[in-house]
Amino acid sequence: MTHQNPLIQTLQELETEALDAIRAVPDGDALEVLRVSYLGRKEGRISGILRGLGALAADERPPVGAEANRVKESLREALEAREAEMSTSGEDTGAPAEDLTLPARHRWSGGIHPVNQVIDEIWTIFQSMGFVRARGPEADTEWYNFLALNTPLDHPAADEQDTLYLKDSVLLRSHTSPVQVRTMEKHEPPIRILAPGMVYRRDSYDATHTPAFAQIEGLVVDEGISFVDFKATLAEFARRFWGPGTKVRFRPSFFPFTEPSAEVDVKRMITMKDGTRVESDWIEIMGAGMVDPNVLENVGYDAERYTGFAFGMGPARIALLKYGVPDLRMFFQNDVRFLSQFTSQFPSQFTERSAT
Ligand code: 2U9
Repeated sequence: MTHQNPLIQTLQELETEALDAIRAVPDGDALEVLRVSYLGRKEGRISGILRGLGALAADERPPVGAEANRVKESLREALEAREAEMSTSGEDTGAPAEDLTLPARHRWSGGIHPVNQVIDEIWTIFQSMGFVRARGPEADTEWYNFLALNTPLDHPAADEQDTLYLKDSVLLRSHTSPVQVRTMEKHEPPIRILAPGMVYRRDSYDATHTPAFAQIEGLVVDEGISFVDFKATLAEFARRFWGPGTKVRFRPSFFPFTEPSAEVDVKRMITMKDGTRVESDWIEIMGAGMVDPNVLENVGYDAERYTGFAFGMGPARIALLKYGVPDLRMFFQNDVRFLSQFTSQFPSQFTERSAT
């Protein structure tokens, strides 16, 4: 189509080009770029054409102005129609979501599992007393799990009734003690290590037993380590963990790898809601003892020169006592209504907590 006035023709070509571009535009941001490039007051292409109006004869100006207004209106309508089309078809218009009253999506926030919280707390206390962490394999041999620890294979603990054998003399460790044996083989005293890890036993799954559980064991070996070091270290741990008013007692016991052996009990001071302080019953928190000289000899240490003490505890059992949980299985069911009660950072939506 030709016109006597070249500006009118330019405007109409621009309109055709712009309508095609608007139809093809992919999203709201690109649509906005188009709007500015055609209709923008300063840089827009229609404004640019109208700037040439001054060069025309006075009687030629009104029809060009009128055509420019018509093209502007046509482009505005096309832009609006395209925007409406994008929002109904779900394409992004660059505009905010329409229903701002919709409830926000629930944000699940994680927390550290109560048993791991107890492991971290125990580790922090022993770390401050100079212990370092030791690791070892979960599948190990009869030598490291039993024989090196002065436990004969005809001992009830080594029986297939109690231990999960993988093949021949290879088994899933039934305690973390093999870690200490391996550490002693590699390093000369002084030894002051903490070995947290999973252990496995052929056991029932009920309120007080699980076939896989976390254990923390510790070992100290050096010249001159005495029964006083043993009692003082463990009593200090107990008071740091359970509170300064805690009473500690050592009850004689037996383990193949320690001599003498003891079970460690604590009696806690509990503050009631009305502020009165009462004593708990004695509760058993760990087994321990002076390392049997046979164990030291088995790793090549001179048992005349070195002595040591060792201890072992089950953090799930400790968590049970600490938080008053009635059944060990609750730690494994992963019910967020239970677990969220132990997330201090993010108060639970199920339980009311006081500010203290
Ligand atoms: C070496 C020497 C001695 C580790 C010890 C215990 C006593 C003990 C139990 C507590 C509850 C296991 O988790 S539990 O079922 N542990 O009673 N453990 S003395 O003695 C060692 C370890 C390594 C080289």
